[in-house]
Amino acid sequence: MRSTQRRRREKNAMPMVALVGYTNAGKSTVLNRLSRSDSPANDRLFDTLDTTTRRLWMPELRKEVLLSDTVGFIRKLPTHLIEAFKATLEELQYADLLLHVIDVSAPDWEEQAAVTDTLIHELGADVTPVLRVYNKCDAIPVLMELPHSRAGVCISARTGEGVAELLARITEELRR
Ligand SMILES: Nc1nc2c(ncn2[C@@H]2O[C@H](COP(=O)(O)OP(=O)(O)OP(=O)(O)O)[C@@H](O)[C@H]2O)c(=O)[nH]1
Ligand SMILES: [Mg+2]
Repeated sequence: MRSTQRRRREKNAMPMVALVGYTNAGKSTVLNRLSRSDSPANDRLFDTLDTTTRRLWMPELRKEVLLSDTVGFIRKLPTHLIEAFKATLEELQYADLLLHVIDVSAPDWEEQAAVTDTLIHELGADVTPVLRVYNKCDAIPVLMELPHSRAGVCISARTGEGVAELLARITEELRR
């Protein structure tokens, strides 16, 4: 396991972090939120490489990482689209970290997350570390139990809540 990660790290001088998740989970909003210059951690430097990939300066790692948006996953993808869909997601195999964005305000978020987990597996990216990002925490009733887990972080890409914690967790994961 450790050797796999070391190999991966050697491969990517600039670590690659990919946002994955069910459609409408908020992946693009998370990417935009992380790129906002007014977010709490200063010294962050973003450069747009193309519409979906950005460079993010991680001060504690003293290096830049690449952050990529991807197409949303759905259940029951039409058969004729599966291959094209998989081809666009091939790069996921080369990522150092996957951010699995989950819309916790969706009544069926657990099922959506399971669909995404299955696709990650089918795409051969299941050896890549995954950090669960429970998004839209602003949109759920306060009394609802949040899916607390060491493996995940609860955020609101809309309000910025939890984003500093998310950055800390990304740093931690990439340090391994
Ligand atoms: N309330 C709330 N809404 C959010 C949050 N993040 C995203 N949204 C909304 O959710 C919707 C979908 O957001 P996107 O960022 O487009 O989601 P996506 O995962 O990129 O969607 P696809 O690219 O279509 O798969 C938009 O209307 C966003 O404004 C959040 O933290 N809270
Ligand atoms: Mg999107």
